[in-house]
Amino acid sequence: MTVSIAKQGRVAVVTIDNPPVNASSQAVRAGLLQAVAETEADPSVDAVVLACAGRTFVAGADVREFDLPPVEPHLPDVISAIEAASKPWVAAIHGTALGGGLELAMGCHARIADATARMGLPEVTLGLVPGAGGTVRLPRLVEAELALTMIAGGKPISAEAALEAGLIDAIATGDLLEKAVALAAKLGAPRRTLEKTVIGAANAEAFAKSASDLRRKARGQVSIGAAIDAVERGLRLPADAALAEERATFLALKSSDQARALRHIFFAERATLADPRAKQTPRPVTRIGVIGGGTMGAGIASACLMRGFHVTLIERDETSLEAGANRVRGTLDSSAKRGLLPDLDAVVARFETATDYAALANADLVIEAVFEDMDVKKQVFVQLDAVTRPDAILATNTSYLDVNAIAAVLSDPSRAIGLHFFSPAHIMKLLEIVLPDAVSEDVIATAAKLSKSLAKIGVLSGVCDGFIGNRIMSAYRAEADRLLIDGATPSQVDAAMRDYGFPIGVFEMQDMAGLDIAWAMRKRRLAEGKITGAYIRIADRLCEMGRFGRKTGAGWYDYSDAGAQPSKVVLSIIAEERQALGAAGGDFADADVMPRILGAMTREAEAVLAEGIARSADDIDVVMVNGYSFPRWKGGPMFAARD
Ligand code: T1G
Repeated sequence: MTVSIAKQGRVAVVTIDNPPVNASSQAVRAGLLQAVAETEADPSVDAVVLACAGRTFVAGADVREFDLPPVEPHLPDVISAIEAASKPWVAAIHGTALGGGLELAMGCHARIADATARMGLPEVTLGLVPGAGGTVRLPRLVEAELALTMIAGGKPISAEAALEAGLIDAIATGDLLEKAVALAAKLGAPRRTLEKTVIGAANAEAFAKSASDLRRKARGQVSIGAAIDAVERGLRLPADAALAEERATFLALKSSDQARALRHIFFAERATLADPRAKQTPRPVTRIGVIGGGTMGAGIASACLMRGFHVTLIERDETSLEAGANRVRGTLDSSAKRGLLPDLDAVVARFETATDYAALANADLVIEAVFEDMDVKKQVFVQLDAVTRPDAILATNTSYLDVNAIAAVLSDPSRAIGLHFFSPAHIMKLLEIVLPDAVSEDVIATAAKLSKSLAKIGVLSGVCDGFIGNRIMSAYRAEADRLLIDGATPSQVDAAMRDYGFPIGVFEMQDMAGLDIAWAMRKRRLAEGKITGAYIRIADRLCEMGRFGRKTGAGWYDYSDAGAQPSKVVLSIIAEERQALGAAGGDFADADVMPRILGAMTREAEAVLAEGIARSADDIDVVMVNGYSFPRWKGGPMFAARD
């Protein structure tokens, strides 16, 4: 039964059971409305507890229904029926009460939660605003500042923070249901949230600042501004008027392009490992070795330590080892300071360092993150082949190089795989899982499980130069160079990309990452004869001048205390290269920039798909959104090209 009723004394326990996350589907809504009618009519019932079976309280409306015609009863009506009930309802919250789930709980007359529960209104992340009273009931339970950050920021809060803020009435010690029944039995007359007065802002100035910061950071995502407006209405208007406006906004946004794009990405991210190879029985992994303590190696080691693994960091000498270990400790310390690592000592206790590969004799998995050079990486793998257990998995973090060639140095290449992390590795969600020809399926399954254990989004990729993401990025970066030859300027291209929704443009991004990395890769590809067609030397000439970007104070832009400035030097080099290539140059229209950039992206993406490097267009969208800042509310290049 999706919704069932049981009795504990004179308390009815209404239980929702709709796996996997008890989404408030049509069946759940109809079942709840029925439960209100039955408990209201039952003289042996004095109060009701609303609980959920399985791993979580209601995690929101059923997002899969949003592309279907709406079916009654609608959630606001169900919540109003519960709120209007003559007998008190207590929500018993475990797991995550999100969106419509928290709105349901706020329609109840009291809320009790498990200590590990989390609560939030993440509708903005789906291009929406709460549509069942969240923007009207929340400001009647908590201060306006918190209501604003929860609704316009979309981030859930802990049970402890919810209790402190007044969102819930108690945290259950021991059995949640037992405590909820006890609370319901003594609750007395229902206290209706909508009848409460708005709490308002403790500091109006802080509220206004928070609202303007959120609007500024929204860039092009419409739902964030709409959420701020809805909260302000919830604070200002009478409840009924605010509810009506909220619902109208929700329905308008639900069928918007941005909301459809955000739904697409939501489900695409959850389908990247829906591959039979990733479903095999994984090998057990508790002990991980990391070779190289540079930015990537230290980030990978930190990510693994923060998720419960035992990590041994290897470097070629004591000095580099100390530097690498300090990077790791620095990352752990700052995460602990931000409250992200309650058990810092336990984490540090799982961290070891060595210069001798023999320290990896008992590792389950080793991730190599040394300098991006084929010979150096092959040497590392030869050493690992000699010291590790035959069942240990050997992974390379290369971001471009041929993983088949690296695997080939092993006596058993089937245990090699590519794990391409993104910087900073302890923060970035994306993990490209690169599959060499000989890799065994349980190694793929182990990598898939690792990506989940690290709370990353693992995407399977075949082997080619740059895999999915870097290959597509190389293509639109090359197109950006062609735009310069055709008359555009770096700041013009970057401005168009920012207007489209990217946080920064392709030239600003290169200056941030450093131009020398791509320069080394271009030189390698030129030597391998992999670069065809007219070769544009602008970036090479900048590198030959030592203009490697922010880190050298100059790259595509000049950097000073005043920030990034367009560079006359760069513009003159561009003019010279135009002449060298016989290009006319001349004015380039702003509106012509993005069609060229997106065109290059989708053309390369189509090739990546046709070659079977990526399993699906959806996977490509997930890579570009999570690894290359493609605006999430556009859904990714393939989804955007669909429209
Ligand atoms: N609707 C439909 N399916 C959902 C779903 C939802 N709301 N949430 C999760 N799933 C599916 C998901 O696709 C996956 O399916 C499985 O559940 C496990 O999810 C009126 C309008 C709850 C924190 O935004 O954040 O309410 O792949 O892999 O990592 O105002 O899912 O197994 O087939 O993510 O443990 C607001 C969205 C909706 C929450 C669990 N709610 N969900 O994370 O598992 S809008 C949300 C999540 C709304 C009202 C409005 C997470 C999770 P499959 P998972 P997880």
